[in-house]
Amino acid sequence: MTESYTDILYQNENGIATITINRPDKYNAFRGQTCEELIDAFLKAGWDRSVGVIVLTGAGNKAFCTGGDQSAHEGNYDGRGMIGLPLEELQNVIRDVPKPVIAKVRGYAIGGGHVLALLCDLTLAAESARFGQVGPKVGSVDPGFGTAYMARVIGEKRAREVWYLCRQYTAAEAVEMGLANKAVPDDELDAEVERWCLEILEKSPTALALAKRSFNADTAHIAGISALGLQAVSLFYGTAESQEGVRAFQEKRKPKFRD
Ligand code: 2NE
Repeated sequence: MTESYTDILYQNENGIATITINRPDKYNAFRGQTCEELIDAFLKAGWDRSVGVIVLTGAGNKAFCTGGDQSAHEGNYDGRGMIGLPLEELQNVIRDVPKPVIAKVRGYAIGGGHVLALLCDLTLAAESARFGQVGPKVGSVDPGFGTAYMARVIGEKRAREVWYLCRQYTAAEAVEMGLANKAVPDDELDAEVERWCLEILEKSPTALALAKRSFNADTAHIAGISALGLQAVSLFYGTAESQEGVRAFQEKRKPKFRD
């Protein structure tokens, strides 16, 4: 599939595979095709012995990724998978590849895009980065890794705040709460990510793979919650309440969930 990517860019240079969501006009929101290509690229990088570390990022400076593409199809997504997107497979492949994955975040990491950053092993943020969930504002939720794993990362109270209030957090706040490892000025982000990659590349790949898999083993059960949760979300998407959320976003107004 590599030669025919339309929604992402793939580069493997000196052991660093960089996967870039390339839909800047949509704030790097993902549609079905984007998820399929990301899965393909992660599998490719994950099992290529010349690759030691994977960087996930978004094109341009507006957004890392803003989750599902709300314009792909009115009130619905456009591909395979429980919610019309192979999102479960994408989330799992980021966890399953036996290499460290670094999220390089500029601009918005919002909704399903925020969950992708959360699932990366490490997150490095530019000062322009804004992190947050938006699901309950638009009639959606990402139950499983998006909720339960987030609670593992930042604690129950904070994770519930993130989901219930749908606020945005600055890069500094994200570091303070453990959502990101480090924040740097925007023009220093590429060099900082490269430094982290080069340090990782000096380490034993097998030791890193074992470390990653052992971290994952402790939260592997959450995949079951995700599978169940996304199945429920696919039913929720058929309701008037959820569809009001999408419509309100498209019409740039506040949703009226309680009417
Ligand atoms: C990202 C954010 C916070 C930006 O807000 P603002 O006020 O700075 O800009 P605006 O006008 O909202 O967005 C700028 C342009 O980007 C598009 C907008 O429609 C707008 O387009 P124009 O009007 O200029 O043509 N845009 C942004 N995000 C988009 C998206 N995801 N899909 C399509 N177009 C998008 C604000 O835009 C925001 O909150 N975006 C998030 C939208 C969203 O609802 N994402 C999906 C969440 S649900 C999800 O990801 C999910 C899940 O939770 C569970 C399972 C599967 C998926």
